[in-house]
Amino acid sequence: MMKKPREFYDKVFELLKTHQLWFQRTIPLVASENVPSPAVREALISDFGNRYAEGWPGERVYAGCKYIDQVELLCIDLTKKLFNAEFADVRPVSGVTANLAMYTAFTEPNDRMLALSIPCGGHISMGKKRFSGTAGSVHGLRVEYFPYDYDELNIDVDATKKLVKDMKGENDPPRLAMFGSSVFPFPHPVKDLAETFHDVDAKINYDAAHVAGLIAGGKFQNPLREGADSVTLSTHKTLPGPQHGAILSWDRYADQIKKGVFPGISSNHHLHALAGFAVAMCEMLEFGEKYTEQIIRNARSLGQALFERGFKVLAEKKNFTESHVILVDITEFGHGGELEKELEKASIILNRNLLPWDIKQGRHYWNPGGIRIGTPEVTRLGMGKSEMEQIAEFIKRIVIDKESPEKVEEDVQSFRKEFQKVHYCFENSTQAYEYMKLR
Ligand code: DSN
Repeated sequence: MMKKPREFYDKVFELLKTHQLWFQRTIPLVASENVPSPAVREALISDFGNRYAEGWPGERVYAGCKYIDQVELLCIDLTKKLFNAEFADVRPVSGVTANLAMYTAFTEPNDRMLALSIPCGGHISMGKKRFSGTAGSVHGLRVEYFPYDYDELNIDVDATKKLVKDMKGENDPPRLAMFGSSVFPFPHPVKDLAETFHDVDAKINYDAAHVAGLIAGGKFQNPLREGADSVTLSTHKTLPGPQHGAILSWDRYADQIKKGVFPGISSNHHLHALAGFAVAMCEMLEFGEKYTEQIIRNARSLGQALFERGFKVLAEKKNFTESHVILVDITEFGHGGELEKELEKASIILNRNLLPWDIKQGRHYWNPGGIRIGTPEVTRLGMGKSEMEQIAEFIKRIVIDKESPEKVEEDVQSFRKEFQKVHYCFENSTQAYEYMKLR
């Protein structure tokens, strides 16, 4: 029988609340997620979310923007300061649209672009048309892959130099080099390759979606200082803001980037998220250095603790990672897909991930050989080395010892009880996943 609107309405709120109660008990290890501070959440429910402000501050297409303009200008200044950038556009509503704006600003359809393949960490927004990737299918770019060094988990510099030389020999050099990835344990060789790309008149963009917080905290390479022409980012991974995007660059590219963003890829730009982003930038200026240092320490501690318990954590000889993320080959114990589900039953939330060589070995995205683990959110909840060891033990009990997830979940819940507040922010009287009822 058809339900009444009120029943659906109540159901939505019931599910929202149940989700938040569940997250209070989980161990959140998805490398691309984070939990914003109560201050950021306050900005998100403000009236800014109901307004339009197309265009640049001071040159809007709408009235009613006098306070919005001030917040946006503040956000631009804070972003430029944190990233040591000459120019910032804080309007893209996500990392994907930031990348798309840069395709518009720096390339023409049918140009060649170099990026990482998905198994090597490339993002769908950098993908080929035949895989429905944004670069190929939306902007018509011909995407070719960076050669990748499996041992180093990084772009192969010499092979890339040769590839670019060969492409130049074909009279078809790349027009854009897209650094950055969704599995980003080590800094990319921007400095080593900047001249190679600039010599063939290619632009360099660096997708910092995953590592933006680490860059802002001064703990990862700043690509603008290594030869990048632009940097795209999302604001909610290692950077603990709301879901949004941004572009950093140089004044000489400001006009083409601004047009690429509006009207290129956006109409309105989610002003509540923009305000939350500004708040998160203030938090990063005050607490970013300590926060990001701890994120990286935790990732290394977790890598070491898993390794000691019998897991094949990649890049062991390089101390597993220099960022927030580690990649684990779990093929000895099962497939990524099924293990992700088993872990979720114990309220350990992480994601399955392709290993660089998975496709060649006949594995695929639904059941890849790896799991990806990130530490931004558990760090934000105040966890450190000893908690990383406990988390590794929980994962071992599920993946290696094959203990029942229901049993492990009981221990996960009691472990989680004391980590309910957001750290590295000015005010945290509201709990991290507290459900806010306004009705
Ligand atoms: N690619 C997603 C991730 O890294 O999880 C986010 O866009």
